[in-house]
Amino acid sequence: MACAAATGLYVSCRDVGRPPVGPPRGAEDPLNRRALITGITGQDGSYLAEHLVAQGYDVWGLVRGQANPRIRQLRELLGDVRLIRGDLLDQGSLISAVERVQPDEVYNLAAISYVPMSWQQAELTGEVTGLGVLRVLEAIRVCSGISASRSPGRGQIRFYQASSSEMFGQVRESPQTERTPFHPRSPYGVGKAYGHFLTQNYRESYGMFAVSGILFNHESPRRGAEFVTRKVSLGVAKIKLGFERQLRLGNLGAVRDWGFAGDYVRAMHLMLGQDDPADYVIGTGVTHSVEELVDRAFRAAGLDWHDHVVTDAAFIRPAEVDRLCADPSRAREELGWEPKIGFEELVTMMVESDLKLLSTPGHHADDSLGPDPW
Ligand code: NDP
Ligand code: GDR
Repeated sequence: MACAAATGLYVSCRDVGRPPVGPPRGAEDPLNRRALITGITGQDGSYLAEHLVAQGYDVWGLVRGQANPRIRQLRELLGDVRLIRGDLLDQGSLISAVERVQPDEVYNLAAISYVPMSWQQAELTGEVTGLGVLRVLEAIRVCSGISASRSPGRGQIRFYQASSSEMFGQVRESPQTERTPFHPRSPYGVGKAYGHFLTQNYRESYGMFAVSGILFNHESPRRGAEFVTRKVSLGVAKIKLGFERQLRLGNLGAVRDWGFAGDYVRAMHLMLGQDDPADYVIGTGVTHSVEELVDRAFRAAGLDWHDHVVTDAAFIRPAEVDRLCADPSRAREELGWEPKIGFEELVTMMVESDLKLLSTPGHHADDSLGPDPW
């Protein structure tokens, strides 16, 4: 069953005309491919869009809300990207978006992605982070005319799902590979595991080119202020510039495998360029504790963290993921993917960026949302 024609509700980043609506362009047209990205206003969405535009893609982004305040920021950053309205909570809007854009590739990056919020709004997290994946896959299935098991219709839309190392949770082995069993520790991790298995299931049930990247923590100057790396780099900048004296944090003992977001979006694109669909672990294989992160960040600004950091029980989670470490061997061997930016360079980059940001005339240190206690 082909879906009904879309209503064409879209806004463009530049004053570009409506693109012609036609059948999906396939792999035979590699220089003129079209991608649809959900979650384009997020950290990864912006880096992925830049990467795909640089590769010659026609990039569309799904944005939600009637007056999403992040659209203006996105317009400044990504003039070449076209935007279409839709919401992972609304099946019809996703069908309309896929029908309208006629993408060759769909990257599903949208999610409630802040782990602590997933306890506060567990049902919403299940709806967006979990069931949202089902709705995107269904939109692709319906618009591709796939009506029965293993009968792909016209075109073949390739699908990328943003899976997460949070699915490993209380890890069964270290480092974690594509075969490590899941033991998620938050409603977020459970939602991601649902989306992961569903992506696998649509691949097996319908023969869809649907893959998951199991990405470990990746950061950048565009990271949301609620995540620990950005909370720390913003905190350091505020202290250095005299706006604040203290930084309140939770568990300093947690260990993560942190990489640079700009490196990780290259892996997403490489996964959809393979001959056969498969899931990949993406990480650096190098770990650091939150305390090491804090030490590095304060030193980058010539400060000693012991003078400023206070641990606060309000930021301790009901169930913690103590330690995550990737084994990215499969990605290295099959995708030829390697991270380019290491931990120290990443932390320094974020601190320097926030020092510059908060030194900009007219910028107020309080502009960023304060992170909620869990
Ligand atoms: P962000 O939190 O920065 O971005 C999340 C995006 O999801 C935003 O664009 C947001 O849009 C959008 N979104 C939220 N709810 C909806 C909805 N109902 N309908 C449509 N869009 C919605 O995440 P990141 O860029 O850091 O991560 C991208 C993806 O990768 C996420 O799925 C995340 O869970 C996953 N991931 C991230 C990792 C990381 O370390 N960054 C590691 C592993 C996985 P809006 O602006 O409207 O809020
Ligand atoms: P995470 O990232 O939960 O791993 O999820 P986050 O940066 O929020 O936490 C990392 C670790 O730092 C500890 N921590 C604190 N975290 C926050 N946010 N604030 C604090 O004050 C603080 N103090 C200590 C946490 O307890 C945790 O152990 C991120 C998200 O991007 C997910 O969407 C993604 O799937 C995973 O990474 C991989």
